[in-house]
Amino acid sequence: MKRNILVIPGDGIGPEVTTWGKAVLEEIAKGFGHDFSYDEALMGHAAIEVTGNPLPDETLEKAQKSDAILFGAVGHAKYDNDPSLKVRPEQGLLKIRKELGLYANLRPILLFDELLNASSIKANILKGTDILFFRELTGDVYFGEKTRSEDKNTASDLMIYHRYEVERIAHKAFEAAMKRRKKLCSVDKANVLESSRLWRETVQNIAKQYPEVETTHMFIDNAAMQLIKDPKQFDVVLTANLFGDILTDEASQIAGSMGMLASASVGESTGFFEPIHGSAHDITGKNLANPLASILSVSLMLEIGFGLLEEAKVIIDAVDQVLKEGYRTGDIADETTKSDQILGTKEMGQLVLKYIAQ
Ligand code: GGG
Repeated sequence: MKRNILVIPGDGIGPEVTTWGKAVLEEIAKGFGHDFSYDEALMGHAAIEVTGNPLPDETLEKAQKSDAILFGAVGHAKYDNDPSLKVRPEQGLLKIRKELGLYANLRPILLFDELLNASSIKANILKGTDILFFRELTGDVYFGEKTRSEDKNTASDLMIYHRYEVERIAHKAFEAAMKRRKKLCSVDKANVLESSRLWRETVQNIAKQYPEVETTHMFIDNAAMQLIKDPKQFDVVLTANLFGDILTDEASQIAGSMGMLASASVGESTGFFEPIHGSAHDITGKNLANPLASILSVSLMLEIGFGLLEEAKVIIDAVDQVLKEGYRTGDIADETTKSDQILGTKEMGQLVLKYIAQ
């Protein structure tokens, strides 16, 4: 079966890490005899520079026609330093998620034992942690109406949810919980926010259809604290767009680094697979970026996008093997890492390929 994969490298370290994600796809195709074809497209700052548009029509058309999308990152220092700029790289990412109906963002906290000491959290607290986050991706303040007063001194972003938006992601999260440890924690701020009260009420209703799942509700501030204090208590975590964005960056520290977390965005059409990290312009072009989040995103593409479970596992095992041998990129190295085992982006990518090929 032929599968067309659209690669959107994006900005900053995006192109460096997706090079290795794509190389892994090619190695898997070779090893298992799959017919993968590739196309490439622009998004973010890279697209603004060429077309003036962070999501050119051509990119969206290619995305709609593809079987899966491998994405890198968007962002550029220029925009961070100038909040008055109206056309911004992130608009491309938000628009493609909306246009493709990718309302469910799955972010597994995959904790490799070898990295227990890379985290600033104590290893005995972390060991055994296995969390799957469901971040709602096409609602919330990200898409609510934005206003700025004429005198420019007042601004607002509308935090808005419709019941159907909560229902559809809740079903996906409960279905995942049924296949895991049958625990689901829904995170909101229902003591303060009306949109969170709708969220909680809706999740409570959907929970009745999944009586085997132990459902709990937690306020976002408490969840942020519990995640560090006792991460093992969580199985599936279901939350809104903004809360999920923040909470999963925090959770990346459980896995050792932002450079380790992959994600899959699914919903109404083509699956979209990307590392959770951004463009990291401070390390762009220096061969310092960790390619493992992109490589693990490819594993999610094979598993969730194509149902190729064995192929997906080969990638996880290869990453595990590389880490077991003691190799690290700078972000996951600790005081026990030998200096000649601290690798650059390219060397880490090559090593994973070598273990996949074995
Ligand atoms: N690969 C993730 C990425 O590029 N993140 C940058 C960003 O602006 N993300 C916004 C979001 O995830 O909502």
